[in-house]
Amino acid sequence: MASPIRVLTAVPICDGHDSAINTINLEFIRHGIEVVYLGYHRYVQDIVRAAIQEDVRAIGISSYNGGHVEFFVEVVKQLRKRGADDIAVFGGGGGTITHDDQRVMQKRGVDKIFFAGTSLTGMVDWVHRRYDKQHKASGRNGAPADMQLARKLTQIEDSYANGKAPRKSAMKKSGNTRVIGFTGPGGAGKTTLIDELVLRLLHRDAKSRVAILSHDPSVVGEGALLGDRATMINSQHDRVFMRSMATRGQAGGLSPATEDCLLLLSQSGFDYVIIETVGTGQEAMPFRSKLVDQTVLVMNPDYGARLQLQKIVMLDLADIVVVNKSDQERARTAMSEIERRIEQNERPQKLISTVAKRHRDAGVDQLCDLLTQPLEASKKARTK
Ligand code: B12
Repeated sequence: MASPIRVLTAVPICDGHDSAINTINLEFIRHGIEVVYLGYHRYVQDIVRAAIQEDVRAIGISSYNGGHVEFFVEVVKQLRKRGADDIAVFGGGGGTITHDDQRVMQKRGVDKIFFAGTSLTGMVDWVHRRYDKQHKASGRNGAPADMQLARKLTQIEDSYANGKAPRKSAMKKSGNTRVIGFTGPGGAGKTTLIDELVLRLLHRDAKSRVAILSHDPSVVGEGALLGDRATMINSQHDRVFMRSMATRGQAGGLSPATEDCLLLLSQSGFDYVIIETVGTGQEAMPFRSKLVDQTVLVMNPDYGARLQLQKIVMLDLADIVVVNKSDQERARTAMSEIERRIEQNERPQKLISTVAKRHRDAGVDQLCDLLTQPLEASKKARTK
């Protein structure tokens, strides 16, 4: 079985016309397409960087507030400049894009504009026909490092999709890369927390490079909404490489290809590699391999009755437990209940409370300190 077609969708500026992109994303996903959704208010540079890193076949833009000729054409130009001219650009804007505009846009390299009245099925069929072909494995000669890495990641995902996965890689994890695993229930704020952490990692060391491997659920051969980029603001940065992965039928929060992709990233010169699982429940820790140096369980203060804590196996295994959204009323109770729960484990674990959506949150600073200390020092700090 081949991998699903991947496209990236985005809205340059959203003035309230958001229902079109939501409808189109949903229609694509329902028809077997993996949609990496970048969200609203995105610069050309952010769209192009994301498309290259995600190795999508095409970028779909929804634009309802003018400036579409310049915007779409600039995306095409920037793709060409970065050697990614095999990534196509298409989209629509209902009644705001005229046929004359479309002619100008197509002359300048835009693949296709859909007008008001086109059936959703017609658009989906067109995407399947038009973007069926895979990219050349390594991109153009002299392609930038981001693109070469992105295409290797696709090859790994493809090899798992068509049952020709290599034996678990002979490569070893690089000792210079810190690999951090984030897990926890959906809605706990993992993505926002990671984004704030990345901001601090980039500020603390002007040369550090970070990779993020982020997962969303999907069934084998079906589409998926890969939406974590839509929450990321600080991670849209040239020193950050982010890749969104669908779980493609695997239970437990990660994809069949995660481990190999992680190894490749750890061999690619990043100082930090952060993995985010899909929203998980009470099951055991998803990071079973020794590839992850530290694990962080992010919880919402509102987990229900105290008894629930006894069932969360990840509370036994995580190195750091974060109670995020701790501006909520129940946060103090949650902190004391979780503290008593993890005390029973008698191992170096640290409990931290954060409000990731707040800028300069002291809890996120504390988390960053723990994750950037040498591993032994971090272990000691967790014992205190
Ligand atoms: C619904 C709607 C609204 C809703 C939006 C609700 C929401 N949450 O999105 C509300 C009521 C909020 C609204 C407000 C306004 N609207 Co209005 N709105 C529309 C309307 C009727 C439909 C848009 C829509 O979402 N359709 C559903 C999508 C799926 O269909 P579609 O738009 O026809 O798009 C097709 C293709 O273009 C393609 N497509 C679209 N995007 C993408 C992306 C990708 C990746 C792909 C592949 C395809 C694709 O998919 C569709 C296939 O059939 C359009 C008319 C129109 N069709 O454009 C006017 C329209 C866009 N609005 C318009 C205006 C003027 C406004 C207001 C300024 C009105 C006012 N004076 O207050 C405000 C502006 C918003 C604000 N800042 O307050 C004008 C824009 C005129 C212009 N040339 O700029 C339009 C064209 C109506 C008109 N004929 O005058 N609007």
